[in-house]
Amino acid sequence: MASQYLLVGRFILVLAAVFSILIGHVSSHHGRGRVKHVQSGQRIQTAINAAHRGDRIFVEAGTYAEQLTIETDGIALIGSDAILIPPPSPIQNTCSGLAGPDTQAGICVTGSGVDLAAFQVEHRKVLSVTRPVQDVLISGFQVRNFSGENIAVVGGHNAHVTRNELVDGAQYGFLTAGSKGTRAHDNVVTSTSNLLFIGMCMDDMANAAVFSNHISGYYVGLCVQTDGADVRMNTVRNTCNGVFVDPGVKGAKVRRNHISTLNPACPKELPAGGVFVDGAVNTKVEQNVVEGLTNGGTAVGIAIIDDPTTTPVSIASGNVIDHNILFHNDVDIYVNTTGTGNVIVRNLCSTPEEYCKHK
Ligand SMILES: *[C@@H]1O[C@H](CO)[C@@H](O)[C@H](O)[C@H]1NC(C)=O
Ligand SMILES: CC(=O)N[C@H]1CO[C@H](CO)[C@@H](O)[C@@H]1O
Repeated sequence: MASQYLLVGRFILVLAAVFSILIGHVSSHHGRGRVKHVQSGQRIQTAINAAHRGDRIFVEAGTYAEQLTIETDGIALIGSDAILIPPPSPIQNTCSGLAGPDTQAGICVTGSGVDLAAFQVEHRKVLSVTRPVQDVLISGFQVRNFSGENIAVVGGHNAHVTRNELVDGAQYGFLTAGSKGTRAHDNVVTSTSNLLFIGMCMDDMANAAVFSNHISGYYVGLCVQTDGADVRMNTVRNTCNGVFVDPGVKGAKVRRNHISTLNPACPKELPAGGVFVDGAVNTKVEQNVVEGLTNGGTAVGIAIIDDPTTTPVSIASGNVIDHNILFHNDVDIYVNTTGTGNVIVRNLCSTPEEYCKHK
């Protein structure tokens, strides 16, 4: 008996040794980077500048008056009760002027060799990127009151932006442009006083996913300018345009979002509503709940329209509005396009009757 126990005991020891080698191997592989801490009174950018791929920077509670630039691959910037506000005088980086002259971003995640078109409207378009910045994570920050974007990703690859609170970014709460594989989720994006411009916008090259965010108070909640963008499970309240899918955008998916109430400050003479498919193509608008949008009789729950302001005119074709629930809107569904192949089916709604009958 004793020798059997001894054998079992040895076997367990061997197992434990094997496991610890395995675990040690795994953790050294994934935890190669160092951990740095930034405390109130220190500069976050100093820690970013000293960081290498795989490093995690933990920013402790405090208010930091800085603009941050992240150009190093594989950095995780993690705040806990860390508040970022504009510094007394602005610095210049890729995001300077992105959303118009003299605008600045709170956190600018940027590749190198980013070539930007001149500013026309909304933001400067990314023409090309020499080397994207990869695998940057930003989480746990409150970012307030920047003149351009509270957080911008320009020329990123697999940027991950989650669990931040973005307050009063004057032009954008969050903007990702010229990037691939950006994921932005579980952020709270708010315009508190004025009707600031855009809550979250993706103008990427591919694979943008924006989900489970809470957006309120902006003129446009979500702006969709990326082919195949995945916009899902967001709640959008108190905007004038909940989700706006731009002219020419192909194959965006707008699913399972909840859009409610218009901002009382929405101009009465401009279109207001929940989801606008504006000269976009092959959009899927499915399983959204759109409710309580009223603006003197003209607000629409979900609209498919052409865009005559582009050259040539952008025609909305092949879009699908399926399985949405719409109620208490001035008009639930509005379709005015010369496009073909638009399908409006199985929506629970009341106006107009022709789009709301079960088919
Ligand atoms: C439909 O859209 C065209 C322009 O795209 C506009 O001229 C026309 O007034 C619209 N029709 C309705 C009924 O709103
Ligand atoms: C860009 C922006 O929203 N700036 C505001 C930041 O906060 C101050 C004070 O609350 C305002 O005066 C600015 O307009």
